[in-house]
This record gives sequence, structure tokens and C-alpha cells, in this order.
Amino acid sequence: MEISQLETETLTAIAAAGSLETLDSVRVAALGKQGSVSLLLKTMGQMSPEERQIQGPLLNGLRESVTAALAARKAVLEAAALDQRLASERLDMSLPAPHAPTGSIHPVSQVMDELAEIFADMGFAVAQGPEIEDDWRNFTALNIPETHPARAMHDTFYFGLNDAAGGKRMLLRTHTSPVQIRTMTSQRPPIRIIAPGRVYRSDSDATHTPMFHQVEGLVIDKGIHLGHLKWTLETFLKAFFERDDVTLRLRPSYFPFTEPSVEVDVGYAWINGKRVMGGSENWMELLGSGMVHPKVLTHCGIDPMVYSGFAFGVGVDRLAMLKYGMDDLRAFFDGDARWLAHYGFDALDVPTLSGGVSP
Ligand code: 2NL
Repeated sequence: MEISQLETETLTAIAAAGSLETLDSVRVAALGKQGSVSLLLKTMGQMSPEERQIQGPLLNGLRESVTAALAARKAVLEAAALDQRLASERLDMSLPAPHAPTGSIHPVSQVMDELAEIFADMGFAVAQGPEIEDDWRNFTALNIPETHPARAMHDTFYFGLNDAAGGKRMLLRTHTSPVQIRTMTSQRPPIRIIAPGRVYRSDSDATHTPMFHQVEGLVIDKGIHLGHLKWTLETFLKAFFERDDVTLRLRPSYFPFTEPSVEVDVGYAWINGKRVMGGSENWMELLGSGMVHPKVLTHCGIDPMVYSGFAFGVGVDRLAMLKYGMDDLRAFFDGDARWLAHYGFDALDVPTLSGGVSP
């Protein structure tokens, strides 16, 4: 076949190719191993030098024009295919996001995160410890001897006597104080910690669950006095309830592990059937505190002639109820998805002092 005729036929086929697939079969038929252009190019090997001088440039010209036409057609077909995809694959940006089931942060976790944020700002570290403790850390080190009525007060869950850990009687901690005991026996003052966590007492009614959450705070340093305790609790409660007019009332009390012991009430008023913090119309007992008993410091190897400190304890569940308005403590631990959806918090809404501790 004549070169010019082959060129016309091939370029016509390329121009007529309506899809990338068709175009590729035209390419194979022309430039493939057995393609018409390729076979013609191979005939140059048998030509005489004189003939090759004439035919060579013509054949190379044929290959170049076919290659260029294929590339141009391919670009046109690809652009058309993209246009078609853009026209058909439409995404409506005004549609609502698809429903995806999401969990939420339990009010207890939310409040614990808020407490950690508030106390971190005052220089406190968060300390944790085991929920299964020994008698010494839960009672004895805290100046609660074997026969002390305070042990009965705590309605303790005990494990069996023959424990692998050297015959020690183990128990479920009745408060998070053993965490502070662990800190005082393993670190030197100054100490500034809060210890939030689960605690257990054999008690169950509308206002008591056998497991509940407590946060205790401990500060040990030289020259710590009741004024430091009062300032710390005042600063904490103002930040927690997000009101500058929170009022405190300190009353003398008794705990074996503090001397003196101080019970702290917060003032509140009823406004439109809602409890609002502040004022001195009504008082509610909120937390227990005091100066750490010298015997507790001595038990932990801290010299009470050199160091002093204060401690406090407060129920986290109670703090959550007061701040977020739940009325039944038992619902906290039912795992009811509707209750959790109603009272739960956005996992991405992390409490910060700068952004407000509550959502
Ligand atoms: C309450 C009372 C309180 C403490 C907890 C404490 C811990 C150590 C030493 C001294 Cl290691 N004290 N903790 C002190 C006073 C009160 O909790 O009624 N909590 C709900």
C-alpha cells in the first residue's frame, strides 16, 4: 500500500474513534508489533541504500504523524470523559450529613475532666492508684485504727483473708485517700495532687450507690495553713460552678485523718424552681476537709515538725448532679442510652479554662 494512502486511512480511523478503547485498537492496528505502520517500517531493512534515502524520511514522517494524531485524539477523548464524569457525579453540598451513631462523654467523666483542668491550673498533678487496697493504706495510715468506729462508718467490702500478698487483708478502697498515702510514701514534699476515682462502700439507696466517684486533694509543704485550704476550695468552686459569687461556709467537724477538720457548705437559692449557687439563703454540705493529722504525716515518713498540709474530699457524682441538674444518683450507673444521650457531652468538647470548663 502506498504510504500516503495508509496515512490517510489511519488518520481517518483515529479521527473517527469515539472512545478511548476504540482509539487504542486503532493504535495497536497501526503501531503495534504487527501493525500496518510497523510492518512498513520493517521493510526498510531490505531496501537498497538509495531507495532507503527516499523511503526512510517518508516512513518516519508517517510514524510521526500517526503518533501525533493518536496523542491529540487521546487528549480530546480524555477531556470529554472527564466532562461527562463531572456532569454525572454531582454532590449536593446542601444535603444533611448522614446519620452516624455516636457515643457521648458520661457526666462523671466530664466532671472529672473539668476538675483536672481546674486543679492543673492551680499547680496540682492528677494521681491514680489501685481500687483494691490493703488495710494499712486505706485505714491504718490515715489514723483509723482497727477498733475505730470510722471503719464501721465506711461499710467496707473486704476480700478473703488468705491473700497471696503476704496474708494481707485486701479491700475495695472506701475513699481515694490511699492514693495520697502512696504519693506521700514515695515522693518528698512539696506535694500538690488530686486523686479522682472509683470508691466502694456497702451502701445502697436513692442517694447512695455501692460504687461512687470521689476526688480528694492533698497539699503538703512548709508553712501550709487553713488559709491555703480556704483559698484553694473557694477558687476551685468558683471555677467549677463558673460563678464569682459562690459562697462558702466553713464549719468545724471531725475526721480521724485531719486536725482540725472542716466541713464546707455552699450557699444557694431557689430561682424559678432551679437551684442556683451563691448567696446565703440556703446552705448545702458539699465537702469535707482539714489539716492533715500529724500522725498521718508521721505514718508516711514526713516530719510534722517541718511540714504541714491540707486535704479535702468531695463526691464527683454529687458535683455532677449539682452542676448539670440530675436528681437520681442511681441513673448514673444504669447505662440507659437515652439518659446518656440526654446528659452526655460531646467527646470533642474538651474542658478548658480559656474556653469555659463546661460545654
Ligand atoms: C468527705 C471527707 C475528706 C480527706 C478526705 C485526706 C487524705 C489524706 C490525709 C488526710 Cl491522705 N485527709 N482526705 C480529708 C478530709 C476529708 O473527705 O466527706 N468526703 C466526701
